[in-house]
Amino acid sequence: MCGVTATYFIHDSSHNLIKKAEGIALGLTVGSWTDLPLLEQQQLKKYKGSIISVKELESSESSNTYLGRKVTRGLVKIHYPSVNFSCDLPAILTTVFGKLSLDGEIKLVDLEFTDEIKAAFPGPKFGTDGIRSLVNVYDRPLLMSIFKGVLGRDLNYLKEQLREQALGGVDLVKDDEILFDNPLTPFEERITAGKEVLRHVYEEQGTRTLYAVNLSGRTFELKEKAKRAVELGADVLLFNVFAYGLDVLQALAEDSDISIPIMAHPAVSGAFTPSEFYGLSSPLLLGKFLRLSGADFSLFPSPYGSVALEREQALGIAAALGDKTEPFKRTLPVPSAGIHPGLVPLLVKDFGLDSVINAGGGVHGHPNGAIGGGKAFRAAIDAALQNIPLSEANDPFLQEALRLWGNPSEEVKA
Ligand code: 1AE
Repeated sequence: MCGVTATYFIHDSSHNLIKKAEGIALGLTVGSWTDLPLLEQQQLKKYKGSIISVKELESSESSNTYLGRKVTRGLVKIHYPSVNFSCDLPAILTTVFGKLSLDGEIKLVDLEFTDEIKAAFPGPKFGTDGIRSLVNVYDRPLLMSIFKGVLGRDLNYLKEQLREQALGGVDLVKDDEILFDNPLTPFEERITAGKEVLRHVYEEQGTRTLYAVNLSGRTFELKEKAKRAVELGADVLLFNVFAYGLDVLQALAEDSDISIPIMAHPAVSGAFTPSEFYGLSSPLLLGKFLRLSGADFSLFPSPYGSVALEREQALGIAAALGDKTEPFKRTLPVPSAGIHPGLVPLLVKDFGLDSVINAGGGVHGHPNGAIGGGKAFRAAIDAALQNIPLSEANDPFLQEALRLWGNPSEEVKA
C-alpha cells in the first residue's frame, strides 16, 4: 500500500470514534461515499482513505473539565493512498490535516511514509556524522553558544563576542534567531568577519569553531543568499524554518550549491505543537518532518530549562531525529533554552553523545564572561561523561557556574 498513514489523537463529543474515523477517511479523500451511484463508487475506490485502526483511550477528567463537556478520547489511524497527492509536504499535509486541522479537538500525532514516498525527500546533507567530521569531535556531545544582546550593536561588538565564545572552547556559535539582515551587521559582513575571528582563534589555541549565520529575508531571495553565503565561506546556515515552511527548508537542503549544513530553529513552532487537543505533535514537527526536509540540526526546548518541553516529547523528538531504521542521515538534536552547566548531566543522560549542548545566557552570564562560560560547560561535559558528580569536578569555572545557577543533576538524585 503506497501512501501515508496518519495517527490522530481525537477528543470526540459525539462518542462515536468509528463514525468520526469514517468521516475523516472519506471526507479528506473522495468526499461523500455512500450517496454516490455504484459506478462512481468503483471509480473512486482507489482514492478512498482507509481506516487502519481505532483505539479508544481511558476517559480523562482533566480533559473533560478543560473542554467543559464529556468527550471520548482515542487514537485513530487512517491510510491515504499516494495517488491522491504529489510527493511534497504541502500536498501531503493538506491531504491529511488540511481542513481537518480546523475541525475541533483533533491532533496529528504521527505520519508514517512508505519507502517510495520517503525517496522523494532529501534528509540531511551532513547529518550527525558529517557534522562531527566538520568539527573534528567524535567522543562527546558538541557544545554550542549563542550570540546575545547584539541588536543595535556593530560588527566590532559581534566580532568581540564571537572571539570570547570561541576562546571558551565551544564547537559552534549560532546567531541569535532574532538577528536579521541589518545595516549595522549585514549578513555577508557577518560571515567574512566571523571567518576572520575564528581563523585567529584557531591559530592562537588550535580549537576550531563553526559559525551558524542566520539566513533571513524574503522566501524567494533565500536560495541566492544561501549560495552567496557558501561562496563567502560560511560554515552553517541557521534557519527559522517555521516562519517560512518546511518545503522552503527542503528546497534549500536539496540544492547542491548550498553545500553547508542547515540548522533548524524552532521559532514559531509553538504555535502548532503545545496543545494536547490541537495541532501537531512535537516529535512529528521538530523530529520527523525536520529530518525528512533536510535539517542537519534541530533545536527544541529541553525538558529542564527556561522554556521546557515535556520530557517524553523532547525524547520523542530526539528519537525521530536519530531513528536508525530510517533511510536518512541522522539529524543532531539540540535541546535548548535556559541551559546552564548544572543541567549537563541530565542532558547527556537523556540525549546521549550524539547531541549538542546549547546555551546563550548560560555562557554569557558566567561571572568570568563567555570564556568562563564555555570552559564551565566543557568541564561539565567531561565530568558527566566520566560519571563524576559536578560538585566534585576540579574546575573553578564550573564550580562558579554551579554556585550561580545550581546543580539540578545532583538535586534530582538526592
Ligand atoms: C529553543 C531555542 C533556544 C534559543 O535559540 C536561545 O536563544 C536560547 O537562549 P538561552 O540559552 O535561553 O539564553
